[in-house]
Amino acid sequence: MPADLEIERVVNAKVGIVHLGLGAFYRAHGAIFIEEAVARSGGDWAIAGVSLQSPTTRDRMAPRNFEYTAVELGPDGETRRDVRIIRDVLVAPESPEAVLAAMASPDVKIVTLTVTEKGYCHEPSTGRLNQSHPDIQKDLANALPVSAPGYLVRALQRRFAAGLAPFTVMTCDNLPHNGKVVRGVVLDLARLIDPALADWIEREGRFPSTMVDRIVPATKPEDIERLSAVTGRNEDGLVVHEPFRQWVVEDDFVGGERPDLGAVGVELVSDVAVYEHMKLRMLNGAHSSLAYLGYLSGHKTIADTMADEALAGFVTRLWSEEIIPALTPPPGVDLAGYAAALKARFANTGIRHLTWQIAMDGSQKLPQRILSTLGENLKAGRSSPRLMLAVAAWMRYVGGVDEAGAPIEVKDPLAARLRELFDSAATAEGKAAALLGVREIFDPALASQLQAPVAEALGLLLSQGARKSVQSL
Ligand code: CS2
Repeated sequence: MPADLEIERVVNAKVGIVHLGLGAFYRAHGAIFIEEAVARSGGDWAIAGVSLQSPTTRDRMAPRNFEYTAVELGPDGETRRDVRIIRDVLVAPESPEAVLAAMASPDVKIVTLTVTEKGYCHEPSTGRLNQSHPDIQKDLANALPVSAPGYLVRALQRRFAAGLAPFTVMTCDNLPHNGKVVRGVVLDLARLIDPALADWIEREGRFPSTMVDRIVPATKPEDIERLSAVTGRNEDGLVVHEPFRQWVVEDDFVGGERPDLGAVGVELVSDVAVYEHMKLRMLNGAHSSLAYLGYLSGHKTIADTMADEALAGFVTRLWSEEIIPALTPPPGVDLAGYAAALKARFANTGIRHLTWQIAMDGSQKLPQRILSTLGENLKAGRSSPRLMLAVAAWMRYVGGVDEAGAPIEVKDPLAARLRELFDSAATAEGKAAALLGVREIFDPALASQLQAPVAEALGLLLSQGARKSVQSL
């Protein structure tokens, strides 16, 4: 098929998808898959992006009319492509009305989301809507929303009133049972607003779960400078990513309407859970462990961390001895091979993924990435010294002071409280007990089992430092 025809299909496609939370990840993953599906099979699946917080992405992308460059950084060099599937970027705080109107358009069939773990305003331990969340309080009181669940519910309310079908809500965030989570918060919020609306969404709505994977570090100003010096054009919308990508999608869409994702390598399955567990625990669990231990050991990026033999050995054994034994492999997947591939992906020096970036929002990430495996190992009587050390390293990290005595800029919705808890006791036992008491993160039964081993690991970290602690295992 001539490339011109493919480009024509992409640039002529009308908007059929609204995406909430237009960060680098979606532009380097979902948007590219969707563009390829449209190029291949056609369909009105162009994307209108929405930034829920700041105008930065819109301002960066507007000069090129929302077309942008995606650079793939492989171990053997880079490949560039122009992505043309995004038509517009709306900034929610500037024009909530325009966002709702876009979502309520009869042409829009799917709303995709990457709003990060905390964007769902749920209680991670129960998966239910956190009704006392300040944004949810606002969304209950006003028809123009601020939160992602608020936008979904208010837009669905307009569609319900207009006699339209609901859009499919497809989350692309790294949460277990992500479809169920978003469905749960939408139904909880809708029920508080209008029970008839909630009943309609419950009956007609579709919320496929997905597993998404591609390593996409935040774009750095020097990446933009370097590329625009080469291309001579505005590259402010640049995204950089690794070659690997995977998207596993539960094939459950309103009226079966979706882009031809299966034609471009998206795995359409009836149950995403096994894929999700594998990815969240093996990739993200190892990422978070390396982020805390690597940061404390003085490493700036994951690739630097992997170049340190002590940490590379640590993560290899973390996979084989502690994470893989607790997993059921997806059909046809060899988990040892998956681990070997992850090792190579993490070691890719083209990708400068900051340990600090991955360390962000640990309170929202720990349960599904690390604690779920820990809980299963405890039940099965398997020891998990490396996962215990990772939890202790998170504690040391949220304490806010690094091993050289310098402050750590901890980004987490619970940062202030975590810091206070760390400082509330003088001993490793006391610090561990205080932090294990945070109910949003630790289930009480698990917390009591973690107390002794995590306190011991934290003691080691405080006296020996991260690198030596890793070597001692
Ligand atoms: C990372 C993820 O920042 C993080 O917490 O672990 O963004 C990770 O790079 C992606 O999930 C890879 O698919």
